Amino acid sequence: MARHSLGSAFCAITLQLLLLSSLCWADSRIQRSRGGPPRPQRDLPSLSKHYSNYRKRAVNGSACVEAPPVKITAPKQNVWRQLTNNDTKGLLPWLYRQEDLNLTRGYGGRHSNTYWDHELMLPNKTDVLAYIDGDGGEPARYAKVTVNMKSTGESTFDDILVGPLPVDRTTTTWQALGYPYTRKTGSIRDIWAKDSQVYDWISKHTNAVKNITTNLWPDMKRNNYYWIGSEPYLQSPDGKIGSWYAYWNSESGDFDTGTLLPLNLYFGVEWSLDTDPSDWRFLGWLYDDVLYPTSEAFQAAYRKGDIRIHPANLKGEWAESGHLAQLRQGEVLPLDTKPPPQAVAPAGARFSIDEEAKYVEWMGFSFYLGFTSNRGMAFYDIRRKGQRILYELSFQEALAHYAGTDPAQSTTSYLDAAYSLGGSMVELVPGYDCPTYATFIDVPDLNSKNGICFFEFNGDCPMARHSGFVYTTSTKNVYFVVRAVYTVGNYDYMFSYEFYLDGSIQVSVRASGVIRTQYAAGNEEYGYRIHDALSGSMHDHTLNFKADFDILGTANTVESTSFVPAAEKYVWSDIPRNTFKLRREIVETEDSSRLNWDRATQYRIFNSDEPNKYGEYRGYRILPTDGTTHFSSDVSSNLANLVYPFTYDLAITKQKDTEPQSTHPHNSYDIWEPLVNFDNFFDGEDLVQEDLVVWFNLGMHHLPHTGDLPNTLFTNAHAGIQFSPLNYYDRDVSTETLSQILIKDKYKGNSSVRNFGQQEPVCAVDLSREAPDLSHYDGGYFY
Ligand SMILES: *[C@@H]1O[C@H](CO)[C@@H](O)[C@H](O)[C@H]1NC(C)=O
Ligand SMILES: *[C@@H]1O[C@H](CO)[C@@H](O)[C@H](O)[C@H]1NC(C)=O
Ligand SMILES: *[C@@H]1O[C@H](CO)[C@@H](O)[C@H](O)[C@H]1NC(C)=O
Ligand SMILES: *[C@@H]1O[C@H](CO)[C@@H](O)[C@H](O)[C@H]1NC(C)=O
Ligand SMILES: *[C@@H]1O[C@H](CO)[C@@H](O)[C@H](O)[C@H]1NC(C)=O
Ligand SMILES: *[C@@H]1O[C@H](CO)[C@@H](O)[C@H](O)[C@H]1NC(C)=O
Ligand SMILES: [Cu+2]
Repeated sequence: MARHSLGSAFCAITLQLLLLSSLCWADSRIQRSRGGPPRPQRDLPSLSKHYSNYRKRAVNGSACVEAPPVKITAPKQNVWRQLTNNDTKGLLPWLYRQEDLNLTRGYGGRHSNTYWDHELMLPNKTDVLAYIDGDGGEPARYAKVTVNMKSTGESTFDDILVGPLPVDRTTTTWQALGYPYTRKTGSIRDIWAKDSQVYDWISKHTNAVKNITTNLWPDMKRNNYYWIGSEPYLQSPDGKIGSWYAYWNSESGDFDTGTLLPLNLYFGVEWSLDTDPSDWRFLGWLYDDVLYPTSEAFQAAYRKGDIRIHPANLKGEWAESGHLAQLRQGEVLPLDTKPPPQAVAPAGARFSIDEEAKYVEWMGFSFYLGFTSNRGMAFYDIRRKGQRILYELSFQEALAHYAGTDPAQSTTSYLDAAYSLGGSMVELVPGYDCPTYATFIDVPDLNSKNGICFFEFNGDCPMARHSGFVYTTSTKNVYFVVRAVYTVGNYDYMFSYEFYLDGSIQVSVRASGVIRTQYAAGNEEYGYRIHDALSGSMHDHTLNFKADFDILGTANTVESTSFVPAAEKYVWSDIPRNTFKLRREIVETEDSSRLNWDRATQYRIFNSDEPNKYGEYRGYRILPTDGTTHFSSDVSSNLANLVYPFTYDLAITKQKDTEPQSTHPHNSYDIWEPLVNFDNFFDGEDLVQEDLVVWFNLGMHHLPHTGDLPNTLFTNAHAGIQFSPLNYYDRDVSTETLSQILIKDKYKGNSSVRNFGQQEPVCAVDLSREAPDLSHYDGGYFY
């Protein structure tokens, strides 16, 4: 890199003749330092003069067009689309008519079976391929219906399969749904079944210390607290359920400070679904890291003055971001009243969409989108130039696993898809979440308005450049982004799926929002002190995804290629040479298919039946782009058998219609026997030239510091992965774009500038568009 650029500068100065340039190459090897002969004085225009010339030439006076995306019709039906009203017409009455289900309309009472919800049952891949690649008909539509079965006295949530849809008296049937679950049944206990009884029972204990909790925090508005418990509930293999509750200050009445004001008081309870309160156990009060086994013991210690009082975390500007005065603080930065640079799209959108089918085409790429209430947006049949790369690219589950000395923090492991990540899709803010010229679409399946944006972006550096002696080339890094933001409680996740001109695809995840915290006392091994009595709680974000690759067909293989140090003897050398070489290892079976990133190792997926013209197998490389991590441990007391999707960076399995998803939203109702235990996917199957799924995690170890107040920053909390062509094409395909330039004969004073026929952006930009009227923004429909 240094050799080349310095060399050419040297040549340009000393020997301007092309003929002699080969000499320069030799010279350049000597010219290693930044010294060398001085550059000649050139008569360059001043920057500002240059700029005004450019402006005069560029603008032709006509306003830029606001062209919307080109309307197209998807080549096939989107078979992953959520069920429509047509599909579900008559479904509920039909369900109520099924005598075996014995469903009661509405809530129905404590011992009646009730309907819970329904969504599309994803069609089997074999059926879909017959349709999208062949002459097969569109696969029949099925609903996965969840019912809450209570008539036997126990409460369970059961998934059943209903179809074909729309319901038809003669052909539609229902059956218990077990095949997509490792538990072999879609039935799981309703872990909430006793919740209302548990709350009544708990209030006896909290009331018993009310005269303490009323007086314990004199600076706080009296009795303005609430408590929240473990997530998921603690569960022992023998059926006991438990929860530790933390007291939080709620005096500000503002949801957003809810996770910032812990009070250092906790209590624990344990119950079970088949006993009553007389058998339940109160685990004690915890204050200042001292455990009082009963309310009486706590009372006694308090009366005796044996308790060291800890001040409450109090509301204040420091914790709030939702008010003008608090959001922006400090002196205005120099020149900051002027508007910052702005991206514009002079010719409007340059992609095509079938908005009804949610099918998109951009610069050779094409894909369908599908939506589910738990998992949000997913991509299907991603192709480039008609060749499928991925059958499915979908988010599975987001874990936020906390740790800390206090029992509430220690027993918190949020599973956000189970909370309905898709249902938390929020309206995007033009000019902030996406450029103003982006195309925003509604997602009626998720009841979301302007929840997804599509836009091209011209990156801040070219994707390729080269300085030859007499020419310079450069290619703009124009890429296409599909973006959504999900706000799940205190956290905002931004998901971006990006498509690049070189044929690569990136997935990136960012996290912002309000952190969850712990009382500072004694928590040094788990976090930094970030306010008077507050510790940021260390936690892992681990987001699990599914990438079902189909590289030139479904027969694929994964190989690791490592740079390894080697002492090698060569025929031309008497003594071994210390150097390095490649070590290649095929991932043969599911016994060795759970992998972690290693800086010296590259992973690729290829089809060994499809060599390129040089005999190398065409494939894609899989690489982290953004410091991504998996979960910090192999085991978790909170998660038991739910932990397995999160414990590796990559995990490769054979694709099966019986293993469509790595988790299930009801998994946490039984952490020992979840509906889907990802560990069971790994049963030794052969992975060579099979249909492969690469499950991957995007994650960050989050150790909050004062800079996380009031909000964690997307710029600090992000992770990404890239899939890029590897020996897939015979050369770099970004050379297909017109967004590049060749500057020739550049040292002659009037270089010839060659482009490739792309129109010049010579229209007048209406910058008023860049400040859209955001008073129409209402966050989406989901309130
Ligand atoms: C629903 O069915 C009606 C009647 O068959 C049809 O006209 C309409 O186009 C269908 N709507 C959709 C979204 O498929
Ligand atoms: C059907 O449900 C009702 C309550 O809604 C219950 O009384 C009845 O026993 C159930 N029937 C059967 C066969 O389980
Ligand atoms: C999908 O595949 C599973 C597993 O092979 C099978 O049990 C099920 O019947 C299939 N579904 C349809 C609609 O064919
Ligand atoms: C709180 O009230 C209970 C019951 O009225 C009483 O036994 C206890 O002594 C009181 N505790 C304090 C600290 O005043
Ligand atoms: C610019 O190019 C023209 C045509 O090639 C040539 O005649 C002229 O001398 C060049 N001007 C300078 C300043 O090098
Ligand atoms: C000005 O530029 C616009 C947008 O590129 C183009 O449509 C229009 O024809 C141009 N007008 C003139 C007079 O060149
Ligand atoms: Cu975090």
